[in-house]
Amino acid sequence: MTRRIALFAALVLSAHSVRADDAVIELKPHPTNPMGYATSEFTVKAGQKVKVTFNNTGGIAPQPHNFVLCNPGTLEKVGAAVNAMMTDPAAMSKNFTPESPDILAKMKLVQPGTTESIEFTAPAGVGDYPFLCTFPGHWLLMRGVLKVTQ
Ligand SMILES: [Cu+2]
Repeated sequence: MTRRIALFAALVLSAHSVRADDAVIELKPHPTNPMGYATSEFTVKAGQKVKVTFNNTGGIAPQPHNFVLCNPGTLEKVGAAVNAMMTDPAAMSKNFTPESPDILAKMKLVQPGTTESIEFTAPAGVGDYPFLCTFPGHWLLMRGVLKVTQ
C-alpha cells in the first residue's frame, strides 16, 4: 500500500516537472490598437511543448480574435487564403481559418470576454514562424512572430 502511494507521488512529481519545461504564451488584444496583439514576438525552443492562451479582454473595440501559426515565409500565402474565405458561406463555422499545409497550429475564434488555449509541439526547425489572426481584415495588422531557437 505504501509503495503504491509512493509510486503515485512519483508520477505526480514527474508530471509537474514536464509542465515546468513548457513554454507558456499569453496573448491578449493590444490596449490601443483594435487589430493588434498586446505582444507580437515570442521565443520558444525547437521541439518544446507550447501552450498558447488567448485571453480576449476586449480592448478598445471588442472583436473576435484567434492565433494561427504558419510555416516560415508563408504569411502572405496563408493571408491570401484567409481573404479568399470571405466568399465561403461556411467561413464562420470554420473560424475563417483555411485548410492549408502551411498552418501548423490554430485555435477557434475567441469571443470578447472569453479565453481559449491550445497546446502543440514547437517545430523542430529553427526559424521565424509567423502567426496571425484570421478574423476578416485583421491579419494585415494582427500578426506576430514565434521565434524557434535551438
Ligand atoms: Cu483579430
